[in-house]
Amino acid sequence: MTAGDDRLKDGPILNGIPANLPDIDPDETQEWVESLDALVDESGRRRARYVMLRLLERARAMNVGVPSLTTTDYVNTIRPEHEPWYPGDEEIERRYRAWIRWNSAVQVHRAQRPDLSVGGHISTYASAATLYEIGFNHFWRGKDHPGGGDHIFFQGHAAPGMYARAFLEGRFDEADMDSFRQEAAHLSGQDVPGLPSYPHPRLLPDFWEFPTVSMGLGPMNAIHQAQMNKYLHNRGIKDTSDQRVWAFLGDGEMDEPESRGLLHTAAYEELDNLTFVINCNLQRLDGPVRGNGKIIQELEAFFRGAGWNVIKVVWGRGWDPLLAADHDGALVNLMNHTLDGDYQTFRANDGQYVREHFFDRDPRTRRMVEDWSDEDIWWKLKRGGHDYTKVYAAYKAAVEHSGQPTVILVKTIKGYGLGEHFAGRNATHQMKKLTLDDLKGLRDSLKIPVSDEELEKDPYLPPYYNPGPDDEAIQYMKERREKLGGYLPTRTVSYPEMTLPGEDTYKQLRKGSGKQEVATTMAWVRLVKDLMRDKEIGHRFVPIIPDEARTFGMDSFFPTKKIYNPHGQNYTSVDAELMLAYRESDEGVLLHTGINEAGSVAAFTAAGTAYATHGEPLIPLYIFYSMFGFQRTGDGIWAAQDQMARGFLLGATAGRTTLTGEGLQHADGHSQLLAAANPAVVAWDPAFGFEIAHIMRAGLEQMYGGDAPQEDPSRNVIYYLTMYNEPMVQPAEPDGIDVDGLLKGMYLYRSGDADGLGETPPRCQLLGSGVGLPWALEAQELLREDWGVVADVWSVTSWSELRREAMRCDEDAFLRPEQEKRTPYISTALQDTVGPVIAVSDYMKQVQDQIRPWVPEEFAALGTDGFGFSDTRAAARRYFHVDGPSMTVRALQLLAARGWVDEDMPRQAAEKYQLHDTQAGTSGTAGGDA
Ligand SMILES: Cc1ncc(C[n+]2csc(CCOP(=O)(O)OP(=O)(O)O)c2C)c(N)n1
Ligand SMILES: [Mg+2]
Repeated sequence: MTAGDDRLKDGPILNGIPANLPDIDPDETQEWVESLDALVDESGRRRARYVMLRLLERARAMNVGVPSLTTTDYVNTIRPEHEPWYPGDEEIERRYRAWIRWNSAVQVHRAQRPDLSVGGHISTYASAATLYEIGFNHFWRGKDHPGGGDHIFFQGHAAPGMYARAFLEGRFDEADMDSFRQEAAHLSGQDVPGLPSYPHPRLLPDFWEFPTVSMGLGPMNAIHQAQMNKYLHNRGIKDTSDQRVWAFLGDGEMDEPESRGLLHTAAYEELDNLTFVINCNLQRLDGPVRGNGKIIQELEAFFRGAGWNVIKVVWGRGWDPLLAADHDGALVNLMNHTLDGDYQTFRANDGQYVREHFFDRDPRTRRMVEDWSDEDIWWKLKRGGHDYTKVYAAYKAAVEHSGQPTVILVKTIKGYGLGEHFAGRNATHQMKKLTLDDLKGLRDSLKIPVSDEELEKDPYLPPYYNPGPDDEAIQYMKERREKLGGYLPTRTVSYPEMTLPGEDTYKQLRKGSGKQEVATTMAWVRLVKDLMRDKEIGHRFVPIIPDEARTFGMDSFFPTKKIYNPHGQNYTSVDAELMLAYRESDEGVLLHTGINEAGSVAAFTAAGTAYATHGEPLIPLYIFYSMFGFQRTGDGIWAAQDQMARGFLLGATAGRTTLTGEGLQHADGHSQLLAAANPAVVAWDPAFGFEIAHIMRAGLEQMYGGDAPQEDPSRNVIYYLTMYNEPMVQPAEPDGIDVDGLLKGMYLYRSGDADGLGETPPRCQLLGSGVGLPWALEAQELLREDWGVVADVWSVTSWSELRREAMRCDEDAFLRPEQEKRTPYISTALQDTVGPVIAVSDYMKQVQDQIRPWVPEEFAALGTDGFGFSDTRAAARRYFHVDGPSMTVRALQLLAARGWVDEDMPRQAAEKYQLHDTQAGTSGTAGGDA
């Protein structure tokens, strides 16, 4: 063994402590080691372990740099003697908790009635009822609370439990309950709520606030909701000091990378207004979450390592006396060493099985329960999540903890109380309805006053139970909510009137850039600067940037707007001398999320819904590499739209040929298509700064201007603008521009010049969007100068909006044939034009093809289908055949086919422009930042 190995062997090698610390007093060290050896010999390992833990605790208290433990024993974090007095009426609460549990199970069961069979999750709420009820009765403040109320992210598929509670509160009737998972009638305007299967604010906008359905998004959104609450407070926009965020999550859900991926953000920002409650029923849908391990222990280590406060609620009070009598640690040892897979099997069996396979494994634990009956073992030894005093203690400790976010890890049983077919079984997902025996058993255990005959009458339709508003328990339940500030969940929309910026703000962009070459991204940044200066609403704009602010020219915001950091800036920035130095401040405006698109979307969602969650509109402007937007985080944007977020997404460095040098995984030629797939996203591909000005203005108007009611669904949109990094002179807005057309998706930018080309020269229509518009203008020039053809150039600002409008016209014609037929705008606009239509953009052809069915003339799309790559812009555009000469040749082919030009002309043109030579391309400027 080398000297180095020796040092490693003997050194202090506890987790992460450097192993190469010199031992400056080996004799002293030896004495300490020998003392420990003696302690183990004389008092046993358990005692030695205890002393070591005490020493660690002491060392931490004295700021000796030793690592903290990441896991503790498999027992409750809060000791029984530290549990607080329970403030509620336990008996009454138990009574109506049973009714809620009954009604939620019955709701899902009834949804399985013949001819309907829409199903639902039955077991999840059953495992979590106590977790929710403690919150509803004692912690969560409603919207009428003077502090503004808490934000609760309910676990998506526990929704039936929330409906069942609202039913007892009188917010829903039986018909409403039976409309679970049948939303079509409601969507088509009939007067039934059509309760959605999961929390969808978009489908039940007065009820649900946070869509937690796609697993992993809830945790991220909750973290950024908590951040947003502090942000509003720190910026002096709203006092949110009395508002907490609670997120209810599944243990299976914690396997999603997104679920754990932002824990550092919550810890770094010390979000002590945030509580995660993870329902550890040890199961997901198909099987155990960690059959061979222990999910609670794993999550404890993970969260603690990430800097969270961790509270474990593993055992119910029945275990307390056993643990108190566990002098030599035999019981804790068994608890520590039993695998989750086995714990699950225990609950699917009976008391005798638990005795044999758990307690009998050690003579000392066997003795602990030898006087107990099997029934006692079964009924008294509950898991912590089914013991309201334990849950209450944990919640109280969580809300009293400061300086860190808290996670509560609660052990429960999936399908708790639902009978032998459900509790702790792997197959709970497939099982949506209860057998008659299950129903009777559930009725008995929950003490529901429903007779056997009533259940037998129609086993598909067991009755709901609601004793009505005069019942003592219902009154207690409603009083609790009244004291805490009203019913939850509830979503409201009410915010101060907004005066939007006028003409002047947009003037600069409409003037163009003179001789200066600037990219559309820079033009947009310029506009944002002016928007943020607006006296009325300037403070409501929230730029969100994942790292590359400098790439997009937004470092110019650093000195005045500063980057939000709740801790301020406690260091001297390396670039402090520079004008555009990195500046952090607790009053900063910019949300800088790090290299973190998923978190940026979560921040965007929290900001973009503040008009509802806080009654304070914020207008998020989230700018990112367009490739990493809809493609990478499309699910988050979909959820943002479920939550009805309003704001602007800016896909910068857009286009498959425009971002030079970065290559295949950066070169975006399809985000316009992905964006168009989201029904509430309005996707734009502007060519010039003045178009951006009109689009941004229209977006603000749609979201916050005009006369529509504040909650009008038409306001709940996200504008997506693709922007480029290709410097070019931004032209001034043409006189008499057709703004109406621009905002519908297309307008005539420059008509062709027929002067000197004879009486009726051949003519065609060139359509281009974004960075492709200059290629169309180049083709216009070439067609005229080289081939005597007149081309009109149209700037398409939104292919997808043209399509949507046309589809609406078709839909009307289909379903309302009695009404006067409307012609789509795209057809009307091209109706009186002459010649075939050639459409181009820096996106794949499918983007342009969106309008094809409604183009009255022959139509050809040129686009950038295929993987992107690195080269000069000109070479890339020639490779994809989207450049000016390519358009020219394509136009000539269509004209030759109809005999309007000589049939050899396209060949001549291809030869002249060396169409197949990528080195012959000239469309576009060189370089550009990325
Ligand atoms: C991203 C995503 N993948 C899959 C699903 C489907 N799904 C719904 S519930 C569920 C199991 C959840 O298990 P767990 O998180 O442990 O919750 P429990 O029901 O056990 O409380 C799954 C996979 C989903 N909703 N979202
Ligand atoms: Mg689970």
